[in-house]
Amino acid sequence: MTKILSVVLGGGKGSRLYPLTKERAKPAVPFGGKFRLVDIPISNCINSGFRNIFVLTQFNTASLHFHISSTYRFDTFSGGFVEVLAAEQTFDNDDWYMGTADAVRKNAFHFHSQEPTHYMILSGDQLYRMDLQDFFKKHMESGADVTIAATPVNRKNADQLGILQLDNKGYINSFLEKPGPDKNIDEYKIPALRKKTDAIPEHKDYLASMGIYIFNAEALDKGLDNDFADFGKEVIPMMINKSRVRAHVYKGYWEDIGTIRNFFESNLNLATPRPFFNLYDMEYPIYTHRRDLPPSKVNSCHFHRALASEGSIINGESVVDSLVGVRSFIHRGATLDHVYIMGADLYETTRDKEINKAIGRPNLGIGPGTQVRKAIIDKSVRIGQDCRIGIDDNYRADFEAEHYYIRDGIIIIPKKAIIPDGTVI
Ligand code: ADQ
Ligand code: ADP
Repeated sequence: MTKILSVVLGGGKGSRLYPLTKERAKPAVPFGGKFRLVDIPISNCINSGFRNIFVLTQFNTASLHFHISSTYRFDTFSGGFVEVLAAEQTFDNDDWYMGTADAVRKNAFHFHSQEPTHYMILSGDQLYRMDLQDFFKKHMESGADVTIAATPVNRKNADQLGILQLDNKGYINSFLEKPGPDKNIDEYKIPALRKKTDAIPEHKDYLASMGIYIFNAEALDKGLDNDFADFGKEVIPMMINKSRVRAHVYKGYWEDIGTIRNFFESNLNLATPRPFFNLYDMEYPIYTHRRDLPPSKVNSCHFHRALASEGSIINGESVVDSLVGVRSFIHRGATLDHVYIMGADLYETTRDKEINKAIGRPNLGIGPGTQVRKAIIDKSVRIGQDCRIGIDDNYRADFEAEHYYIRDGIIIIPKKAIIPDGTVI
């Protein structure tokens, strides 16, 4: 009998996705108009038949807790759970997780009570669709202690990933965490024979760890019997010398979306005619919280290469190469070009709008005549009328102001921000 526990690493301080993580845990960051980041690894697990899932996070925000508890409920006959474990202060320890391995170690007592035979460790900020059952099957057949999912990459993409050196049998000889751009890593090139057997594209010379691991339960306990903080930096390199560690080559689409640039580009890519990641694949759906919202209403707007999530009202002039999240309001004459607007948590009533008018506050959404380009607009933002956001300049260095941030050349309007009429950013 096998019993697999899936553990989703839900994020450290969340500094790479800041300010989207300013008021929420990383797994709760809205994605794809109606989903949240954590829906991707959880859907991969459920679609692969793994239904015992823990999500490790530094803090359990209301939106994460509400999302998980309202979305993932299994009936008593088929079984399963999705449970959030936030860094907790106990009698013996009062600090947050020091890293990924530390996060797993500090929760080991929760896991042990389930008596798992194996652990599937997954990252919380990646976009992919993978048959984890096949990954598990290969792990079992090989007799390895640990198997690391690995994707072929070129030298440029090898920079910021863990690079594996394989022998001809698929065991890992050596592991180099994030070599950077300058180091000579020729000795890590995939052996020609393996390249051929795995049909790896010619220009992809290296295999990178996807940060997705299967551990035999005993091997994980041994691997964590020390005070190493991280899997990639410490635990995996140590285990390669002491245990049987294999690679499982995955050649499908896989993207780390834990940086603002990748997050932005991957979201907008969903709206293209042939996206890298197909949200419409119903054999392998991405699950999320069901909201019972009305359809989106589009009043004479030029809507092109864009996605509209439920419950939005779109009166704007044009929405192009953009993603419109749930309950978004885009008022008359507004234009969006390369924008991900996340929407709102609630609708405003007529009374709310009267109050807005009385105190001179814009209504929720994008105000009349406002133009926005190359921006992420977080939830429940109020942008006044005739604003110009990202229209006048092309290049923008990282910057922080009261109501907006610039990261990787992308303007970010944080959650609940109020941008007065006529603002130019
Ligand atoms: P990184 O993603 O850079 O590299 P890391 O920062 O350890 O590694 O994050 C891994 C996952 O764990 C992410 O989803 C992150 O949000 C989460 N995480 C980080 N700190 C955490 C904490 N304290 N508590 C809970 N979750 C936390 C790793 C591997 C590389 C590999 C890449 C692939 O180390 O070898 O190539 O993943 O993306
Ligand atoms: P979204 O459309 O962003 O998923 P939700 O419907 O999940 O919005 O609600 C957003 C936030 O509002 C939630 O994260 C939760 O904190 C709060 N919320 C919404 N509905 C309820 C409810 N019925 N009970 C408690 N909190 C709620």
